[in-house]
Amino acid sequence: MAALRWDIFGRVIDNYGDVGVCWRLAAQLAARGDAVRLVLDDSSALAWMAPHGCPGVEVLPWPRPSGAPGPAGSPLPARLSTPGDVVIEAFGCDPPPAFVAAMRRATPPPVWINLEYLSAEDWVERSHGLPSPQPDGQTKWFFFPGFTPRTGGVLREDGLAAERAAFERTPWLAARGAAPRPGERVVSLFCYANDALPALLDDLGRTPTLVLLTPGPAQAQVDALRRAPGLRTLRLPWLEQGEYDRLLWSSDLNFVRGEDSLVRAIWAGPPFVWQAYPQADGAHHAKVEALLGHIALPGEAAARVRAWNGCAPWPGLGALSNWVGWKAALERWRAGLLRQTDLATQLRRFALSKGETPGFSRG
Ligand code: TRH
Repeated sequence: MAALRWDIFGRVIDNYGDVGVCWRLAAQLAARGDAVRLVLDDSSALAWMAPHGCPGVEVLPWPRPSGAPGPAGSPLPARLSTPGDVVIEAFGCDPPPAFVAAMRRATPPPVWINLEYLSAEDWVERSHGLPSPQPDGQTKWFFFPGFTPRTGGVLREDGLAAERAAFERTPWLAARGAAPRPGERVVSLFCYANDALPALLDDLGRTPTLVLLTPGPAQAQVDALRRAPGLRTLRLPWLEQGEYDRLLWSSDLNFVRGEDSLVRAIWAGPPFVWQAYPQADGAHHAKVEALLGHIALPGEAAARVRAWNGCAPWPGLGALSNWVGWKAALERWRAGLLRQTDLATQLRRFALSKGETPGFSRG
């Protein structure tokens, strides 16, 4: 297929998923030979997430201050005056008006795609791929990631399985000062503020466990809590995205949150507990149920996932130690997901099917 020129726009709402997903997508498109301009209103997290950059990906600052209104004709930096073949608006972030005007003037116009948040809910299938006609005559297309064949799929690098298979956890953990003691299980914890944390630590601490704490709420909360005698904790720095994957590969159980780390936990293999991005109206409960509906976890595991998301009280199940059925259910689900075409490939095909630009005619 032809090399395409992509412009990916992303704004940081909070946390790291916005940048994390945009970066991963940009890197995967570049790995397929495409050229990507990634325009971010706040790229500061890339300093730890992707400190070495990526060939084929150019990171540019958002042309106007985030949220500042501007007339459609306001000047664009020369670097962005000509749109590429495909414009990705990540999570409905509204590209700068001057850029949208440049898209309208371009002949033929670029394909404009709104890449939405990942959700396991049923309605995603109905919304994926729908057009959204714009007042200026352009068409914006909705592209929904998801876990079923009628969605846009999830991000997965071509060489991921091979890299994962060749990985050795013992030296990796030792090099980070995180080697478990004999008989200790390794648990990684990446979470939002969570009232269930004391109960979780109590259950984990009933058997020897080393909990590796990511920066932010995990560290802040655990620091303030009493630890069971069987529990050791270690504070990690922010890791590069690829290194964070290796943390997930190295652990016996992973706690992940939001969007991107969920996908990485799926590919990693060990059992995982997902914390949905909490919403004040409780809308995240439906997202948790939707995900559980895909996996068929044993009742005990599902009860912990619900409790971790505040959908139910923490179950008095005692030690968190029987992960066999949990792992098997995830393996079955993952096997099905591996047959699904990955998001970057689907996005490319989608763009090629909608495009009229010279770039597409090379496809
Ligand atoms: O940071 P998040 O909570 O991001 C969230 C979610 O995406 C949520 O859906 C969205 O609405 C909100 O942002 C605005 O969790 P997420 O999605 O897992 O993103 C974290 C990123 O950080 C991911 O790309 C993995 C990366 N990461 C590292 O690279 N190194 C690390 O050490 C850690 C802990 C994470």
